[in-house]
Amino acid sequence: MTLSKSIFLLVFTNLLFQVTTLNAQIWPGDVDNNGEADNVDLLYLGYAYGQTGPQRTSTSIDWLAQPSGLLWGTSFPGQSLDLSYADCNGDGVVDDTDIQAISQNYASVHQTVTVPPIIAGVPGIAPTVEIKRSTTDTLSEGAVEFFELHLGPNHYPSFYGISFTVSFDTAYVDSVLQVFPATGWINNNDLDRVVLVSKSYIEPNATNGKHGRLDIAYSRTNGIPIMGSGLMGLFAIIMEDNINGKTGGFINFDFEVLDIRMVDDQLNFQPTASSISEFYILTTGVNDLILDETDFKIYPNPASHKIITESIKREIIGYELYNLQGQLVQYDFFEARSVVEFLLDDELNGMHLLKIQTPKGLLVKKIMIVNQR
Ligand SMILES: [Ca+2]
Ligand SMILES: [Ca+2]
Repeated sequence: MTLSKSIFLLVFTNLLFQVTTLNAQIWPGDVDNNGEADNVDLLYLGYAYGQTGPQRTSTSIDWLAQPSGLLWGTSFPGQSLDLSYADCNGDGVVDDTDIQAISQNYASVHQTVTVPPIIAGVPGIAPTVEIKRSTTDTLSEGAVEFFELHLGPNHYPSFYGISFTVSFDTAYVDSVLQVFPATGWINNNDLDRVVLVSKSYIEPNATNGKHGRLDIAYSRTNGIPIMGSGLMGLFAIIMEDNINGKTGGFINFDFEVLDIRMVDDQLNFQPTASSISEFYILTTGVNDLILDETDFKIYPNPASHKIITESIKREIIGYELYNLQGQLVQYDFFEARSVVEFLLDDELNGMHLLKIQTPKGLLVKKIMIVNQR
């Protein structure tokens, strides 16, 4: 290369930098630069995770327009947005410390927000987030309850990140305690770390009537997608104590998962479907102890004529049978005994909840009743 050509290139490159830095301002945490810091920004941060470029002069993550400095010269796929937007703290590398900016500035807005679209997929086929419990579907008043977040209902070939909102009725939930990532397919059994952002808040304008909100996003970090389905993470909530002053019954409770955005390693947004996951809250007068199911034998299940309950360690003093609308349909109390056999009313059909009472606490079990007629 001749000297004159080198000088020309140098000047041209400098000119380019001047052009690309004009008007560029970074709001720390708004990685996709849509006007707001939220869980979708973690998907962009996950895409750029580990990338490096020029540092900014300011390394603040305060919610202020930070002068961008030199752009990194690489854009997010299919967009003109420079990767330096993922470097929220301006230290020249995209890593965990940048996630702090999303959390700190969560829901802060700096301009009219452009909501990234959700592509509606076919329910039953498109990815959704199902909420499950490994133990029982029955929840207790005032208790800390754990829930699993599953990607389903099918296997998906190229998962990289996902953001979504869990919504719930605040009448039944005191507070959200913590959100965790799972160890497993989502982070290749810890060989590739998954990062997470979460925020709980009240949404006054909830169109589904569920004002309690928990935003979550998970993203992989090594730039490589993974095939997967099943457990992605967990969360714990504290249930409301003394719900409506009710005692001795069941209340239907569900989570609706909304605004699901799932991306592959090239930030292609996949079609998704929302979901509803149903549970039951057992309401009790005193702090009844929920007993371990392994101490009991309850059979047959499904049942049609009768149900037999045997207790290995406890004496049974009564039972109550509820339908899934929470109505008490059959009950009895008696002298303490270790085996109880009772006949089922002919009218009963479908899934029911059987509550077995002992002097030391109670057990709740789902029983399928098959109509005998
Ligand atoms: Ca954003
Ligand atoms: Ca950084």
